[in-house]
Amino acid sequence: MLMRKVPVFVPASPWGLRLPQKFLFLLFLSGLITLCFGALFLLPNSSRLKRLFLAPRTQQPGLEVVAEVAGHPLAREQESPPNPAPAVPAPGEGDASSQASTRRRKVWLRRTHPTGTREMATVARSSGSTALRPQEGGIPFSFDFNAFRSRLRHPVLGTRADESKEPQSLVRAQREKIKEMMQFAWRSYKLYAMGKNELRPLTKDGYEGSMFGGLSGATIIDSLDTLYLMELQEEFQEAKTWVEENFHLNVSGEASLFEVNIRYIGGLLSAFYLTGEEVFRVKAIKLGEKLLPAFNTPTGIPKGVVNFKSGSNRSWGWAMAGSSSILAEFGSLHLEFLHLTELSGNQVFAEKASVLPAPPTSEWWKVKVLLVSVSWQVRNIRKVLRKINKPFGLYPNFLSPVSGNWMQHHVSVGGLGDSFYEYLIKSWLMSAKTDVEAKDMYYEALEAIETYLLNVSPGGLTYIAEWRGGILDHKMGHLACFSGGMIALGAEDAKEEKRAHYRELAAQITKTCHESYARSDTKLGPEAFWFNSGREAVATQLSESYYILRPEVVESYMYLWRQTHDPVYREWGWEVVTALEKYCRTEAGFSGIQDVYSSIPNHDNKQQTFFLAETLKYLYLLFSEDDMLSLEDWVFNTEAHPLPVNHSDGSSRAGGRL
Ligand code: DMJ
Repeated sequence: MLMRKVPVFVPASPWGLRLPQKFLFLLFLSGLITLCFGALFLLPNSSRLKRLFLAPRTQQPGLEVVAEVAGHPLAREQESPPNPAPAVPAPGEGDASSQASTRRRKVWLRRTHPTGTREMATVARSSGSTALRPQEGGIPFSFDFNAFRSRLRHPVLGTRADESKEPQSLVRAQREKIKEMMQFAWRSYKLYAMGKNELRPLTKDGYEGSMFGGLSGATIIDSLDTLYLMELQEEFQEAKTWVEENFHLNVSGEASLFEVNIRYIGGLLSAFYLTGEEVFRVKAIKLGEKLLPAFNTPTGIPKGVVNFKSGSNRSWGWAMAGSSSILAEFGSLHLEFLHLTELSGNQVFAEKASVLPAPPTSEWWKVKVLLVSVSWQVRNIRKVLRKINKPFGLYPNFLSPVSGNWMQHHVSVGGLGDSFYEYLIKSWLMSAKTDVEAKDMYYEALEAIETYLLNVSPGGLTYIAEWRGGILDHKMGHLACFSGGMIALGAEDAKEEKRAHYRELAAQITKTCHESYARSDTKLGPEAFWFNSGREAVATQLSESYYILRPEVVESYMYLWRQTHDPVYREWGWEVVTALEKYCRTEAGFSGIQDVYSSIPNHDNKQQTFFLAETLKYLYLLFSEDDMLSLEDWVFNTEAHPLPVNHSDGSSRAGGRL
């Protein structure tokens, strides 16, 4: 009415609409657009639509692509300034007179799980669903850490039953010894190489390497959860402080998608799930974003190398002349990427799709859209692999990310193939046994491996050979020795009639791998060992005789121990501890050796990050109770970083089905 009286201010539109009508119409229109756009990302199987709307999969960085669709040019990542929040001190540190400090110490000491009595609690800024504010470099989310912890079946660090029963037990002393080794490895690294990727113990300096695109501190990130697990509180605090203050993501080199994922993303995710500390979650998600350009290929199968500066990608030069992606690399992203999705809170985004999200320029919005795309990407890998024709049901190691065809029929459960199989069975377990597709793919692949690759030597040793278009190389790599543990882990969910068989197979393969250690002068195993010309489980040339502190054999001992409690696995594990001390320990850290058949060690001058992440962790777990990082609650990624099983019914989860 009032408006009619003042037509000079409210002219009718050329379409005959008045201002309130226009306003309502525009509101309706914008709501409609938002709905449609949300659906584009959230509806299942929307890949065709996405292709239509998103820029073609060229060399465009993924984040840019997603952001530009929404009409929001993306500022290149600016690393947030180091978190100024004071570190939570370990007991005994800090100013005892300060109230704040006392409070923090209490927090450090508090056990977070209702039944847990031994956990280092570092939940000061993390309980509930709090988050750093965007201006602090945080990513708001609705992940409820306390709810997550309450769903765990066991206290994270277990109850240490053996300690209460037998305080001076042998196993406790053995565990303490392994803890001392970790402390020594860490302190040596800290003294000579803090902030660098790896320690060189002979030259007493640090080494950056070329796999991480300019990222630093690989040893630190890889060590976080092991330090936490061993309750090395002071060392954990040092590591965490470094991550807060010095772990910068504004780097510009070329990185291995696989290595950054399993070591950095895996390490940060575990550290977050163990402690609830926001800094780990935020850095994991931001680093995840930087990996996305690797997926910009015609098939969506990522290439192995991503350029952090240009956002371009490429395959390794050695991978069929730069034409192929590697099975173990693109097949070992699922666990971490689903957790990245989970921790971004994007299920809330899905649920609220009909409600306008936060202003589209916010970090929050971009990350959510991005991570929906991330989980789609890893699920797409599965789809491609499911569809493609597989020779005899086997998965070759080289696949073209352009055509989606196999590039060579080389099949291996060791290097190039290994963790692809591992991630299938672990995806099943991590999904709380709901990801049936992964389970089916795993058992089908295992059947094919058994049929075509499995052999028994004349001396009665079971081994998994390598397959080259039908011809077998009768060798096993050290890397393939993880398979004993994997087969043991998967045995319980196999068809009833196969379970005992898989348990036995796992034990036999692990025994063979032990033989490769036992038959050397150092009692450490070579990089590869053969079964031909009358020789069994030994390397046949010097170039395969080295040992670089790898974990796969002790990894299998740990799984077999948990499954059988046969004391032989602890005996074998202790042989490794003794050998590591004798041949790999140097004045300034642990080093690999160049020839396991020589009792005079020739050190390679490298303390590999996986020695702290995996070898020492698996050894420690081998001498711990089964409820420490219980397999009911956790799966280990291929760098031994524990990621939680999705115990929820899925309805309240942020990232949907894990
Ligand atoms: C680790 O980085 C991982 O276990 C990976 O899957 C294979 N190789 C090394 C350790 O040997």
